[in-house]
Amino acid sequence: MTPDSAANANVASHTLVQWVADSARLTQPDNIVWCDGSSSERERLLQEAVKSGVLIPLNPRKRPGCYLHRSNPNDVARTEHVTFICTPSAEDAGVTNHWMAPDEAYSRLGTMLEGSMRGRTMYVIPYVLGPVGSPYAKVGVQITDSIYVALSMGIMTRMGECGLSMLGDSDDFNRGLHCTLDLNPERRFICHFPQDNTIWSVGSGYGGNALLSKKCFALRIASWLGRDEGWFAEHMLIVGLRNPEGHTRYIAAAFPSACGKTNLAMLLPPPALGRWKVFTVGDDIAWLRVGPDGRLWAINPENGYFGVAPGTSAKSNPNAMRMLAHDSIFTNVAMTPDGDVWWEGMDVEPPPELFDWQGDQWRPDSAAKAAHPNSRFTTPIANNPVLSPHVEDPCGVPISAIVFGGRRATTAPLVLEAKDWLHGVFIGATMGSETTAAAAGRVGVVRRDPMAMLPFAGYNIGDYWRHWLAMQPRITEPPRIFMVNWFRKDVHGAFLWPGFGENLRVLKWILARIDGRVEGRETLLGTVPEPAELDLSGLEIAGEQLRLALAIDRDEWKTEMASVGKFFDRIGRSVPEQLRELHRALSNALETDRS
Ligand code: GTP
Ligand code: SPV
Ligand code: MN
Repeated sequence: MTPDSAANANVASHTLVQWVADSARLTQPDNIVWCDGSSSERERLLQEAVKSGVLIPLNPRKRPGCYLHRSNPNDVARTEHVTFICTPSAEDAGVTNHWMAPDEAYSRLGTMLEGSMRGRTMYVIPYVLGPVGSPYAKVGVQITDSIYVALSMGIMTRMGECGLSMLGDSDDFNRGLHCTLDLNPERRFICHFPQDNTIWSVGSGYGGNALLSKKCFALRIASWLGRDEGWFAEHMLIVGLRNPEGHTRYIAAAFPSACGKTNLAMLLPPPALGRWKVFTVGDDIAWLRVGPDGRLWAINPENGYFGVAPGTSAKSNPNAMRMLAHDSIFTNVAMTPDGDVWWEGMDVEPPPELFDWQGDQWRPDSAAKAAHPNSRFTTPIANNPVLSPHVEDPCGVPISAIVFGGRRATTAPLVLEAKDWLHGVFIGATMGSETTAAAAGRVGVVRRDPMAMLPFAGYNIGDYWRHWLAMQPRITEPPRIFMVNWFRKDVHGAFLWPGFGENLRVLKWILARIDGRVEGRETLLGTVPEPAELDLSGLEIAGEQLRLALAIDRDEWKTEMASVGKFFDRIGRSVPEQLRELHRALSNALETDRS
């Protein structure tokens, strides 16, 4: 089949046809399949994936429509050390990104791609990010030789005909070229060319490396587009909170990878707050625009969830467990002998025997984990029992608060409100978080992760902060900005705050602040709750434990500010002077204030 065959007679974009032809000439696949996104096509691809062993069907009585995928054991997480921003100048990428000259990247990866799809099928996947018909939606087309990636894209995006019809005869689409190669980590590269609206990814089949709609387009490339076009692409969940009076407000929250976005986006209120209702708009990425009313409005560019499995249980996230009951793909979880899934923290006893994530026999006394710590589920948003009825609204939902959060065993209090926009940007820009299994490398090391975008900003992070500051005058009704930390620990290493559904108590305080119904207590670093202002009904938590969760320790914060200073120095002259000044002022205040 050739790219101009009858199968794609309805492709009106000459540029798209040409790009697919060029990609096919380079990679030389045996077949080209243009995905139309139909359910019959999905059925056919699922059957093929099962036949070739890429997917293992799970027990249809226990998990109807569900499949297990076991990845290559060397390919289980994002690989930030081989992720490159290939802008014309290194300065555009900045020191927090790896940079490769565009010519060099095209040529090195081009060599690897030569003939790389021989004997394989090339899938051409047109997709829409954002509600179809939204003025804020964008079109991407991904080429891949992985049937697992093609099936996952069908869950994660609005895929197929809708992409082609939105594109029409335009040449305005993101070009994503993905090839599995031989999964040799030495030949693994994820390269972004924002100036060409292009991504080339080779040598990995893992989510963020290979589903190019997600981190590569919807964050790295989109953040670049957002700077040019005056909007934000952020690593944020979007959640709606309906109070007992029936009034719904929306919060967007940026937490780093594996730090609680999916969980917060679909939390189940604790019984004492049972008259509240929570709705998910998005769980990972938000595109934010300034509306005609001067507020920030958010859409979720995605159509599915690629979520962390371990720790997900009927207790911690019952809504997730419900949505995983059917039509989902599980990657690198353990399998029970009767064809169901299992992972650590599922809160059900492991059966006496399991197949671990690599397919080996596993017993409860085995030393290794049964599921990979970064094992994941891929499930359509339509499966979510608390999906917001506004998820398809073309202009999105209005945002009342932005929340920045990290995973910090120490230092960061449960919640704190910024004094104003500049201070909020500072809090986001300087937040720290412990590394997790979502990226290859050491786990549990605190690093600065500005706005949870350290691995996802598609350009110089100092310029990215400048964009946040430059947008302020246009946002005449700005959301209030907060910081949270669900992960502070006591001296024994136990979490001080119960987390999960109980986090609604903190969100309730945030809304009460916005309504002017609570005063809080002003500190040097922002406003924290008086313990009595938190709704603790039905929650057993010792006063001392809560005090520790809310505490601001001056010595810890002096250390924190010193670390922020080093971070700013490393980034260098692109750091906006306003952030430098605020850092100096806060550092001085911490040194001198005696309160
Ligand atoms: P990405 O998909 O990588 O962006 O992750 P995420 O930010 O969506 O994180 P997710 O909600 O999947 O949570 C990651 C891990 O943290 C899971 O193991 C959760 O069970 C755990 N977790 C989430 N929320 C909380 C919380 O409030 N408290 C505690 N202690 N753990 C939490
Ligand atoms: C993350 O790592 O932030 C994820 C998973 O959401 S991935 O899609 O791999 O980026
Ligand atoms: Mn994420």
